[in-house]
Amino acid sequence: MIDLRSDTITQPTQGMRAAMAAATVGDDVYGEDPTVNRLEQMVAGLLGKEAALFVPSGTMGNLISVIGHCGRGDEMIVGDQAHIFLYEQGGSAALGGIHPHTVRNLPDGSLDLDEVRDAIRTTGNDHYPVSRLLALENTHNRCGGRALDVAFMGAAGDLAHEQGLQLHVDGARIWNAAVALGVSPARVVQEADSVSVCLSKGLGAPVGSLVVGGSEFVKRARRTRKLLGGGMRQAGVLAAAGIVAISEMVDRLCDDHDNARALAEGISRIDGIVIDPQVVQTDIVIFSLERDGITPAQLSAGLREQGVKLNPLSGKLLRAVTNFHVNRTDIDRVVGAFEIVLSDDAGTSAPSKAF
Ligand code: TLP
Repeated sequence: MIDLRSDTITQPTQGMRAAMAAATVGDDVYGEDPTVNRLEQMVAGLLGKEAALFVPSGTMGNLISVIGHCGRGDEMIVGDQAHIFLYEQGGSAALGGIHPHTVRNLPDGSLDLDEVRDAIRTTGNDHYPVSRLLALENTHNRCGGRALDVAFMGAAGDLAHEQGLQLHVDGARIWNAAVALGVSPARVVQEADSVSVCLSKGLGAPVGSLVVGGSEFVKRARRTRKLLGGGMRQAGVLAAAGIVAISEMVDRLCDDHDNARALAEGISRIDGIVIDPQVVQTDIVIFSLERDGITPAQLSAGLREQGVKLNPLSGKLLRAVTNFHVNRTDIDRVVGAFEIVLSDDAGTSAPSKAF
């Protein structure tokens, strides 16, 4: 099977497994796990921030971050295609009491900053919640893995700060953004007050994300992590894999990006598949199925019979995500599988689970 459902399906490398077995550990709730402490220092350094906190998942990293910026009833301005808004069960509202105020995402994952300015509430009106936070996502998953460039990130940060808001970046794939933009991760998030980053996606670590920001913010984040049940004990076995991930797996992300572009080019030539390969910058390929007689779920089921796993999104859209278990030969096989399924409309109606 060639698995393109996500980069989250990646298995830990032999190097990670060896590091996990050899890790020196302690009780991280006491702050005594040397491997966790090392990972936190490394990631804070890579992101150009004062401190970092190891957390179990990207979802928890985002939740801890937004709770750190907003009190109950406060408002977060966020893209209408953001993972925080679409795919986290509304946790910021359900658990943090935070009011999400959506602004439409542009196709490249950015926001129209005039619309953001309009969305920010002016103080002194008792009808309004208080706007506290602007949340961005980089790379932007639902917008096809687009990398938001440093000019946009800077302008968004300036606007947020000049209006008294904080800036949070969901950087689940910040490493992909940095590689695609050809700058350091720290440069991408220079203006951010907090960042949540993942080790368990394209970098291949089995588990783990970090919340990164100023020391006081991260101190509060540590308390919130415990509140949410995310305080882990001998978590160094996981952090050890994370250290290998950030040390060894970032530079190779360009291969995933090249493969994603090659996949987009290959399938763009098939009748009924609509995608502009030029917009594929990182590892995510979102494309549209514009063909009568076959639905995205049927295409996905038909591909599975040909040995390819990928997921339908919504409407006519499907998503494929390259990763280090997939090489260029596999991409050619995937394109061939599309040709077979779409040549004779051999899709089945078997259900395919989104994500
Ligand atoms: N994304 C997953 C699914 O939840 C959609 C995927 O397969 O892409 N931020 C972004 C931008 C993400 O893409 C994800 C995971 C998260 C946060 C949440 O990370 P986890 O799964 O570790 O909670």
